[in-house]
Amino acid sequence: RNVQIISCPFSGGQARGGVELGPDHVLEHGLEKQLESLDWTIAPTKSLSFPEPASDPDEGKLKRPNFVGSSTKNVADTVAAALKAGTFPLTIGGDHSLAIGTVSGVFSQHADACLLWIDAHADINTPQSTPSGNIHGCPVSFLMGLAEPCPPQFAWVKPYLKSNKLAYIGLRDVDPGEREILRKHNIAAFSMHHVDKYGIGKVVELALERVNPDGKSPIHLSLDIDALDPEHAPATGTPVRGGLSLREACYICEALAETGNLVAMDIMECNPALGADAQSVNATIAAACSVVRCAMGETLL
Ligand code: DIR
Ligand code: MN
Ligand code: MN
Ligand code: MN
Repeated sequence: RNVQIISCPFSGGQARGGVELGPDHVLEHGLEKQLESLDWTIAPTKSLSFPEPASDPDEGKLKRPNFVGSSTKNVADTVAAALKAGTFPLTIGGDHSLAIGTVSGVFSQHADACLLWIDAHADINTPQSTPSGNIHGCPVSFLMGLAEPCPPQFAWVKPYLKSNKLAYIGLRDVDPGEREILRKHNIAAFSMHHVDKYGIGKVVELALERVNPDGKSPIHLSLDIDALDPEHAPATGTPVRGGLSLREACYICEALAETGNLVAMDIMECNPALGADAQSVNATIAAACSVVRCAMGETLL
């Protein structure tokens, strides 16, 4: 079991500064040692750098399309290389637009993969439906090829992701255009309402039944820390009340670890500049490390 940590100090998919500091905080919290103690062999951490283009005019409503397009391409290549080398890519963000890269990299190597997207938000706005122009609200639509026409900066993104291989857990802030897309494509979307109604154990079971009915698909877990309730993860750009408890988030990760099919993970949107105080930043970073450890087998007996 070899893990390749990929540090992505990138904030170009949204407007709030500080999310580029997330990876260093997570690493300074001791994540590498923690994974070593779970019997993972740690490849030397890859720290990507993201040069800003000289000019980056809006593409329709989309903000910073050149920066996000080139940066996510770099991430896709890095994730694909990690998988080719037989390692588990663990990508630390940075904002969630990075998942355009991580998911592309995973599906380039595992065409039969499925994607679990754990988030308060669906991140499936198209260049037309986006209310903010922030590309971190759009990655899933690019991955599914829903952006028509595809912005030229993302022409390299292949529409690998089919609607029956995507499931959400934790949704509670979905834009009207996104709701329409989720319905139209019959995407497995479990909101906090479903977590309350069925309990987290049943929700994970239902989600996996939808995207991985035969239990054979490799699984990519993309976790936005804002899926957690702000009580547990306050230091993030778009906190939404009424989220997952720390245990519910950990449970999701444990259940995916238990399948033995997890091939990659993203931990995104920790913004150490946004905590009210040092304690809320530390709680957020600690929560991020906890969910990663759970996905990497910490609580499997
Ligand atoms: C909103 C917010 N749906 C948008 N998205 C966020 O800008 O498209 N995603 N915060 O994590
Ligand atoms: Mn495969
Ligand atoms: Mn989110
Ligand atoms: Mn997100």
